[in-house]
Amino acid sequence: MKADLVVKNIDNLITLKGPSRARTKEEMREIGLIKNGIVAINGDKIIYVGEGELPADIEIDENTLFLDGKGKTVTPGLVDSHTHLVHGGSREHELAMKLNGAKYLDILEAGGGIHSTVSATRKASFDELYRKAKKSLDIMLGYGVTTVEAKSGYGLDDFDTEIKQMGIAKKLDEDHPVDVVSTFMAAHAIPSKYKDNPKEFINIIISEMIPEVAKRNLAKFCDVFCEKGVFTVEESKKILEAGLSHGLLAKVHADEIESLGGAELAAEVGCVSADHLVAASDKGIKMMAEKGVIANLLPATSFNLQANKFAKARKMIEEGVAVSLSTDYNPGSCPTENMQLVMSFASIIMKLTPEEVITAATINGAASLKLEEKIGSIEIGKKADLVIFDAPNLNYIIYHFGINHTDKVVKNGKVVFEKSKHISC
Ligand code: IZC
Ligand code: ZN
Repeated sequence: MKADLVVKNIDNLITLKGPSRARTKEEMREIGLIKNGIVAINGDKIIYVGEGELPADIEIDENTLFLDGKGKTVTPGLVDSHTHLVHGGSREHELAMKLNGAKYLDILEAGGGIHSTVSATRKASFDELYRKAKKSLDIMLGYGVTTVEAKSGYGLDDFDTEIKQMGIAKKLDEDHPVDVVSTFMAAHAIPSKYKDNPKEFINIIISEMIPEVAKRNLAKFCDVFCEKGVFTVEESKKILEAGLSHGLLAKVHADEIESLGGAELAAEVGCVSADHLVAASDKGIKMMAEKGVIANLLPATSFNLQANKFAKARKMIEEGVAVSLSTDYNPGSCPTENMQLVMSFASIIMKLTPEEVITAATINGAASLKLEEKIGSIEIGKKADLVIFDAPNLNYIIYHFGINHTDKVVKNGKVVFEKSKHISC
């Protein structure tokens, strides 16, 4: 077969070779490292992965593009499997409130937080929201992210705004090199109109919105903010089960701030992932391990919430829960698109090893999006999504934190980002 693109002389080629499923326990340290590695690509697929030179059956010609991996570390494209990418406005005014001691849930309770982004998103046009989300997606790509999940949830009872958000995610998926996976999340806050009667809003989500989202194929997942003062465990269960009955896979914002039993709920319902889990109970963690629910951890959010509490990632891995990592990019609790910073936080604060971190940010992130058969590792037949880091080894990427180590990003077999073409990022 002919190679259109070859990356060779790679000092550290991190393949993540292994089963096409979320990796657990010590598997999370098996990164399939090849020294002096070489990768060949035809079209949008990987056709060869090895050491040294290409074998004779891989043809090259004058059109084959060669990239030099000397001094570089190459990994699968990063997967950011939890973001609130599409939204209007920003919430920097909350910083002063937080510095004065206001808590995220107090701001929400007082009608700010998510509600202020809901008004900004409702007001913004499709084009305005599209341009803003595209700008963030460009930044994410620059940090090495090739697949992103994007949630709705800033329309709430205004279904047209929910549809607008999911429509933007779909259009970005078509227009932008980064793949965008859409999640329906009208159950993100209780709209003021339904403050005294949340049941009515939940019924609308279940009987009107979910069937329409499924019919129009607007989302792959359904998610709920299961949290004190937002949706209870019982309410979340109803919504997630309604989603499942219409073919929407389940994810849940679980035990982010208060320990409500979100991890247990995720195991009972059969969620693909439970996200946040900062306050997850030991029993919940055990149940997740038994049911194969992925713990999607978001340490940059914990950092930004200023509560000095992080998910017990080590315990989760020891118990056999597969861990993935995401930015949680959103205007309130985590205004950053920087997946590499998340990776550093995961290691420095949550004590994951660099090997566990890269597993969590690639193959396990892919599994959080049910895309583990297609992406997340550098193996023959998988999508040609790679990051070439200007870093001599994996440890360096994580240790030298807060900057962008990306040299080039290859998405679907094409070079779509080159550091040399950007002044700085
Ligand atoms: O806009 O505050 N946690 N939802 C749940 C968010 C954070 C997003 C936001
Ligand atoms: Zn979130």
